[in-house]
Amino acid sequence: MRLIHSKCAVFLSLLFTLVITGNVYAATLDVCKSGCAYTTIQAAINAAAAGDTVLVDDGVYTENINLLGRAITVASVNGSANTTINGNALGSVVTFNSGENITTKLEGFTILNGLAENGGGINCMAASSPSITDCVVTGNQATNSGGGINCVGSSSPAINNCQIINNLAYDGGGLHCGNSSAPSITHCTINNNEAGFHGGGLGAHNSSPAIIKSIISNNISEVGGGIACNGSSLELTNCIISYNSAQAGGGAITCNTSFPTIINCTISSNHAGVGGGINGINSSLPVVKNTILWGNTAIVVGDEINLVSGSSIDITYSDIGGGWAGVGNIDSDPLFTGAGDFHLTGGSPCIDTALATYAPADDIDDELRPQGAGYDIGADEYYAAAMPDTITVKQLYTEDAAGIWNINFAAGDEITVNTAITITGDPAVFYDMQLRCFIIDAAGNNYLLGARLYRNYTPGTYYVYLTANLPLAAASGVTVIRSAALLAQGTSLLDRSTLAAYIDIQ
Ligand SMILES: [Ca+2]
Ligand SMILES: [Ca+2]
Repeated sequence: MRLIHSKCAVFLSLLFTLVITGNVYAATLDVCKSGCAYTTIQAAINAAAAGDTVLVDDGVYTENINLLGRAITVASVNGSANTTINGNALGSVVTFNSGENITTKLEGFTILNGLAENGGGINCMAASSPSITDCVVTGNQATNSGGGINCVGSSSPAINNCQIINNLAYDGGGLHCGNSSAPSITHCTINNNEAGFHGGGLGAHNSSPAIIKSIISNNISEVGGGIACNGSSLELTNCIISYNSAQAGGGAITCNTSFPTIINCTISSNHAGVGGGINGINSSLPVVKNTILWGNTAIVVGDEINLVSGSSIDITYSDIGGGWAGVGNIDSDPLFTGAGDFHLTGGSPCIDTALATYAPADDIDDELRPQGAGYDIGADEYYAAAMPDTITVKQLYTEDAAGIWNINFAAGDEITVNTAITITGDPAVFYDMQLRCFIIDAAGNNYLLGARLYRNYTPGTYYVYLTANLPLAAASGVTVIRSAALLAQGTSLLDRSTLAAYIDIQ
C-alpha cells in the first residue's frame, strides 16, 4: 500500500448517451372506468397494433384478458397497488397462448381471483414467453397446475419484480412449469402458496426454470414445500428459501430424477417428514455451491439433506448444519441477523469463505461481490454497514473546488475505484451503466485501465467498483485518474452528485 501525496489529479467525469427508442407510429390506448376511449382492458388489446401501449388507469377491472400474440405493452398508470384485474373465478385472469415473445409486456397489475384448471392467475401455453413485471399475483386457484402462474409447452416468460402470494393448486401452488418450459424468475417473492401435492412454491416437470435473487418462503405441500422438481434442471442463484414445509419429502426442495444447480443460496428453517432442506430421490444429483443449509428440520431423517434410491449430491464451499463431506464445507452457525432476516452479521463464518469460481457478480441485494477479503457463502454478500461508507478504503477523496485531486502513483500499483451511480428515469425501464477508469501518467500517456458494464438496473443508487493495476509502462509520478460513468441505454440522466469517488491504492 502506498501513501498518497499531492500533485496528481483525479477527475470524475460523466458521459451519457441518449438512445431514442420506440415506434413513432405507436399509439397509447387509454383504459379507465369511465370517460375514456376504452372501459375494458380487452377492448383496448383488441384494438391495439404492434408497438402500442394499453395504459390502464386506477381501478378494479373484472375481466379475463388474452394478449392475442400482440407485441404490445399492457401497463397500469399507477402500479399494482392501484390497478387490479379480477378474474371473477371464471378462468385464468390473464392468458398468453399465441406464441408471444418478450415484446409482449404486462406491467404493474394485481392479478386476483382467477380459477382455472391450470394457471389460475396467469396461464402461458403454446410457446408463449412474454415479459411480466411488477405484478402481484394473489388469491388465485388452479384445480390442477399453477395456482398463480402456469408455464407449459415451451413457454418461458421473463418474470421480474413480482410477488406471487396466497395462491393454491394441486401441483405448483405459486408457479408450475412443464413440458420444456424455462421461465426466468428474478427479484420475485413466492410466499404463502399451497399445493395439494407437489411444489408449494414452484412445481417443475421436464422443464428448466431459473430463479434468481428471489425469496421462496412459507409455502406448503405434500412434497417439496418450497420447490418440487420432477425430471427437471432447476437453476437457483442468490435465493433465500425459508420456512417452507412438506408433509413428506423436501421442506425446501425435493428432486425426483432432477439436476438442480444451487449457487449462493440460503436455505434455512424449512421442515419436512424427510429431508428438511434438500431431498433427492431416484438418481437425482443436486449441484450445490457456496450455499447455506442451516436450521432445517426433518421428523424422520435428514434435517438438512436426505438422499435415497441412487441419488447423490455435489456440495462444496457450503455451510451445512451437522456437516457434510466436501471441499470447503463448514459446519458453523452462520450468524444470521435473525427474526427472519437471513443477512449475515459480522463474525459470520460464511464471510469470505465461498469459492470465487462459482460466485455470481452480485448478491440478492444487488450489492456487488466480493466485498472484503473474498466471496461470501449464501445469498447475502456481507457489508459491514450501509454502503458506501464501509468500502475498505485506504484513502478517501472528496472533490475540491476545481474537481481535482492530486495523487502520486507508481507503476504497478493496484487501484480500486468505488463509487455510487444513481440512475433516474422510468422505474419500469431497465438501464445499463458502465464505469470506466482512465489514467494519464506523468509522461502524458493515456491508458484505459478497465471498464465494468452493469446491465439491467432499474432507477436507483448502485455501488459500483473497478479494480486494476496501473500499467508497468506508466511513468511514475504525477498521474491523472479519470473515471467515467457511462449510461449506455435509455434517456435517463445519471446523477453527477453521487459520483464522489473512493480511491483505494494498494
Ligand atoms: Ca466477502
Ligand atoms: Ca448484501
